Order: sequence, then structure tokens, then C-alpha cells
Amino acid sequence: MSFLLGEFQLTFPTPVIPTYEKVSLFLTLQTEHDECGSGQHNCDENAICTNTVQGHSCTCKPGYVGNGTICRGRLAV
Ligand SMILES: [Ca+2]
Repeated sequence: MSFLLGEFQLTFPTPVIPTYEKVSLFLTLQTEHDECGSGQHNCDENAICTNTVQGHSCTCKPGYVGNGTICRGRLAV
């Protein structure tokens, strides 16, 4: 038995035993948003946004340094 929720696929063994952990994970994924796809992120324009469960992460693109929220170009040597 499996559910397909956007980019997530949940596969449960059959028969499904809806433990608290599984139900909790299911609800978490149902309320998950793709901040990167919807533009609701705070990544620098020179950062790569990666969607994660209940959040997102920002990583500066190659050639830029920073914490993801602020990325500055690195001077070529
Ligand atoms: Ca997210």
C-alpha cells in the first residue's frame, strides 16, 4: 500500500498498521510546503534552495560564500 503525495511516496507494509509514528509522518507530509517552488523562502538569489520536510535549506552556489541566506561572490584568484 502506498501513497503518492507530491514528491513524496509513502509505502506501508500490508496490512497497514497505523501506528502513531506513521500517522504523524503522514500528517506531516500532508502539511508540508515546497517553499522553494512557491517562492516562500529566504535564500539569497545566489543560493540553491532545497525543500525539506517542515522547512527548507539554502546553500550558496559554487563560487559564492555565505550561509545561504546571504551569499557573496568570491573573488577569482
Ligand atoms: Ca518544505
